Amino acid sequence: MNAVQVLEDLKRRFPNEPEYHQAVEEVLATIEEEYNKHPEFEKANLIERLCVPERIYTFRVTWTDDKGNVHTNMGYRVQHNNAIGPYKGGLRFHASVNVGILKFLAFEQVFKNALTTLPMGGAKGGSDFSPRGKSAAEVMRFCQAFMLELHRNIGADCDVPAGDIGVGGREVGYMFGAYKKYTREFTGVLTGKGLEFGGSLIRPEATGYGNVYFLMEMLKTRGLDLKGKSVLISGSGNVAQYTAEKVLKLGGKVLTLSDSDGFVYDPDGIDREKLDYVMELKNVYRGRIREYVEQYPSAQYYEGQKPWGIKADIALPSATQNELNGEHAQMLVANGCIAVSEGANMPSTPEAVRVFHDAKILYAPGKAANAGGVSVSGLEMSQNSGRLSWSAEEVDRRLHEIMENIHGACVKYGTDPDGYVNYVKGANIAGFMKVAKAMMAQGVI
Ligand code: NDP
Ligand code: 2IT
Repeated sequence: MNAVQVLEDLKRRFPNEPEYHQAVEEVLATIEEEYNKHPEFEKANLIERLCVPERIYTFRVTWTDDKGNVHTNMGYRVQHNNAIGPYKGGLRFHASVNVGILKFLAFEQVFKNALTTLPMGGAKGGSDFSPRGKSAAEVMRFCQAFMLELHRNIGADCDVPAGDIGVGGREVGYMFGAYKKYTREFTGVLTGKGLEFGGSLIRPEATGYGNVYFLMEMLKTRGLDLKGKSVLISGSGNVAQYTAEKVLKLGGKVLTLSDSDGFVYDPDGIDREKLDYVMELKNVYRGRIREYVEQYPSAQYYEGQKPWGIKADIALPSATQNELNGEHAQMLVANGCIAVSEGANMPSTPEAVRVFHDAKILYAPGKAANAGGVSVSGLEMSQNSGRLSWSAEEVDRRLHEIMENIHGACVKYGTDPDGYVNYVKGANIAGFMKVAKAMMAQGVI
């Protein structure tokens, strides 16, 4: 089957999975030219095999809340492709989780992981359980119940989950404890662990830092840097927080942060002290971003809105998929935005991406720009296998080098005849070629 037929066929067979269709469509549209140079790929039905996940586990999770009420949630693990290494990718706990969203995330993860230069296949999992409003004891019981099923299907050399939305150090810790208890094995089966039990320094920071390193590489191609640049960030979770930290360190001014209820705009800039407040608000008290304006009254809170209408030089979407649409993109461009680099997975809609490309601004898709998180997860796996731990400087140096390499791969495969770098095309072709070659070498399996 050719690319168009594969997409039509996937839409027919899996009709209610729009995010999965969206992710597949983007990749197929950008790799077509390269794919057509390799008739052996079509003979091996490579595209279809690359788009359909190798395995999906679906299970029920039952847990008891603090009042003694019993709840059921759904749990999933999508093992998409392990051609270049063990399955690897995060777990998302959020009310919106369904199999289509996890299939899009697992598919994207395959290309992202290939770009990191480390040997990792692609997977994603999670549950429609939302930790929001739950006590720590409830979250612990949920994590244990989730792992009671999942532990049979993962392993340090088979499939290594990590965090994503709603899954941070706390949840990874509870799941690691449960895995260890059920299996009687202390192995590197999860990444993003606490430093005391096999976690890597810089893993919490890695996605945000990595995105800013990638942004710096893009700016460099136009002789620019971050000093004095105003920056819009969405989200206020793990990725947003460490993105803001690195932007501040490199001389940028952070104007916004958000959560699913709305965004805050601080015209004076969210400086180090204010960011410390946000980190405590979100990570310790698990509060809402609207509370920021009670602490800093010169800032404004916009209920139910996205930050993309605020005038700024740079936008770093770091919350969730499809949070930046065509209209938002037009506002950004009209306001003079020069660069968009995605901390989140697929935050820009296809219409938004078209606006960025038409305006020829610097635009990096998540699978390239946010690969720093999974890269340091890969480094955590290496440290666990070697039973050693590297210094923060060592991990950060490797992270920086990986982000530079990913940027280089995008430039190599994505430079248009007029010199404009299409980072979407570059990332997709570079990731695809690596996985495709591995799949061809391993036969029809
Ligand atoms: P967190 O759970 O730490 O934070 C998520 C943030 O996004 C919160 O501020 C949350 O607000 C907001 N958010 C979540 N869902 C929505 C929604 N439907 N609409 C608007 N805002 C929403 O997750 P992360 O920071 O880890 O993840 C953020 C993004 O980065 C995701 O797209 C994830 O896939 C991606 N990513 C994460 C990596 C990692 O290492 N953690 C690595 C690579 C990518 P609220 O509190 O209201 O829910
Ligand atoms: O989307 C992602 O790359 C992640 N959530 C991190 C995955 C990982 O295995 O560290």
